[in-house]
Amino acid sequence: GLTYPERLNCAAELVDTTTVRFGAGRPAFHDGEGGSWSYGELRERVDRIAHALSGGLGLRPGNRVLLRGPTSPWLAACWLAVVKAGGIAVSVPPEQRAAELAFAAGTASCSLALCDAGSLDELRAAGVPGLEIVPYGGDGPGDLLALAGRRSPGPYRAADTAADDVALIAFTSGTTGRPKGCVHFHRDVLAAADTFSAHVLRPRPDDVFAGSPQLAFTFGLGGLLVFPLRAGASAVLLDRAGPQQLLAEIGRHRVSVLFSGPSVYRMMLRLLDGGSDADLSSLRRCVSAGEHLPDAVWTAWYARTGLRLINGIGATELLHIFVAAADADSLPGTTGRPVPGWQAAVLGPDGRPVPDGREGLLAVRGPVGCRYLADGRQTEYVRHGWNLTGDRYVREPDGRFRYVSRADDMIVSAGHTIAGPQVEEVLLAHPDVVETAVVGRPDPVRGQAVVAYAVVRKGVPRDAATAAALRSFVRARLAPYKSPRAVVFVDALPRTASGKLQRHRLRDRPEH
Ligand code: 3SK
Repeated sequence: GLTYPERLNCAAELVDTTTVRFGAGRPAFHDGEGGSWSYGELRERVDRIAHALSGGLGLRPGNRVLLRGPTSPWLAACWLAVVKAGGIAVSVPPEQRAAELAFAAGTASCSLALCDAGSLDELRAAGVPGLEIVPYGGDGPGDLLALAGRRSPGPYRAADTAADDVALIAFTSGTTGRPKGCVHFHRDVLAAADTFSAHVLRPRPDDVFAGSPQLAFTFGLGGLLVFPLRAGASAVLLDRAGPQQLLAEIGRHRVSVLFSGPSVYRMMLRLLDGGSDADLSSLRRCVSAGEHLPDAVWTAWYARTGLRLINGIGATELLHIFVAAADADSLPGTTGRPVPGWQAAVLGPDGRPVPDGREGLLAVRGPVGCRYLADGRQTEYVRHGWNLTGDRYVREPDGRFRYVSRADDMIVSAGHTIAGPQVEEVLLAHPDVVETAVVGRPDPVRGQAVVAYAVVRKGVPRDAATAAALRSFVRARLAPYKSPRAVVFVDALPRTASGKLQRHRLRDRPEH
C-alpha cells in the first residue's frame, strides 16, 4: 500500500520537493502565448502568492478559497499557493454563472475567492455574503499580484498540514441532480499520482503534458498539474483548448502525454481526416476518460497515430482514474484492469460479486475514498466499504472490466433491457453520424421506447429517409428490439461544462 508521512503538504511536495529533485531550471509550465515558467519561477511565484494570502489576506489553515479562471500557469500557481498555505482549494470552471458560483461558494463556506479579471462581475453578481473577491493576473490596486509584490519576501514555509487534512473540495459536474462537493486530502492528491500516473502513465521528466480538460475538474487537475509536477515534467496550460488548438499545440510544444475525452479525440480525427497537417510524432501516451470510449474512436486513433489510447474510468468522488488499460492491455471494448493500488468488483443487486461475464454495478476501493460535503447521497455512493460509481460493467474471465452503460442509461422496452451506449456505438459507426445519444421515452405499450438523438454531418438531409437508413443500419447489427423507434435530429447534444453527455436533459425534453 501507499504510505505517506503523517505531516504532509501536497503542494510543497509537488513544487519544492520536485524543484530540489529535478532542478530549478527545468521547465514546469508553458502557456498558449509562447511563455514558459521554470520550476524555480513557479516556486518563487507560488511562495509570493502564499505570503500574500497568509499575510495581507489573512488566510488561515482550513479556510476555503474559491478559484475561478481559465486554465493557465497563474491559476495553477494560485491553486498551489492556497494549498501550500494550508487553505482548501475549491475550483469552479470559468463557465459557471452567478447562481452556480453562489451554490459552490456557499456549500463549501468559502471566505475568499481568487479569480481572473474576467470573472469579477459574475462573482460579484453571485452576492455571496462575506466572500472577499481578489483578482489575480493583473497588477492593479487590490490585485493579488500587486499585494504579493514584485520581489519575493523569500521562501514560504509550507503550512504544517496532516496527510489527512483537506486540500481541496471538487464539485461533481452533475450529469443529473445537484452538484456534490467531494472532499479530498493532501495524501489523496499524491495517491492519484502514485497510482494511475506512476503505474499506468509512467511519466518521465522530459515529458510534456497537455490536454483539453480544465484545471477546475479533477481530470484536468491530475493530468495537467499533479501528474506532471510529481514527475518533474512540464505541462502546457491552455484556456479551453478545442481540437484544432490542441493539434497545433502538440506540434508546437512537442507534447508527449495527452489528456482528453472521447469526443475531442473524435473531433481531432475528423480534422486529421480533413487534411490537417498536425505533427503528432512527439505523442507517446494518450489518455481518454470522462466518458465511455467508443471502439470506433480507439480504432481510428490507433490507425492514425499507431498509439493505443489509454482508456480509463475515474470519478470526481475518487479524484482520478481507478480502472485503466495501457499498452497490450489497451484494446477496443475494454476499460482495463484496476490500477495498481485499487480493487474493483462487479456487484449484483444483493451487493455480492456476480460471476465473471455477468453484468452488475462497478464497485471500487483504494487509497482515495468518496466523502461528500454534507450530502445524504454519501450512503448511495459508499456501501459495505465499496464506492459505487453508478456504472454497469462486466468483469471478463481474464480479469478485464468491460463497460456496459451508466446504471441510469438502461432502457427497459417491452421486457428487454437495452444499454443506450451500445446502440450509440453502432450509430457512431455510420459515416453520417457525428454524435448521438440514445435514451428511453415513456411508451404506453412498451414501457419505454428507444429514441436516438443524432447530430449528422453537414449536408446530410435531416429527414425521414435518413432516419430510416440509420434505423436499418442498427437493425442489421443488433437485435431488432434495440433499433431506435424514432430518430430526432439535433444541432448539438446537451453536455456539462466538463463535456459529459446529459442524457437526462434529452429524456426530459418536451417533444420526448
Ligand atoms: O469521469 C472520469 O472518468 C474522470 C476521470 C478522471 C478524473 C475525474 C473523472 C470524473
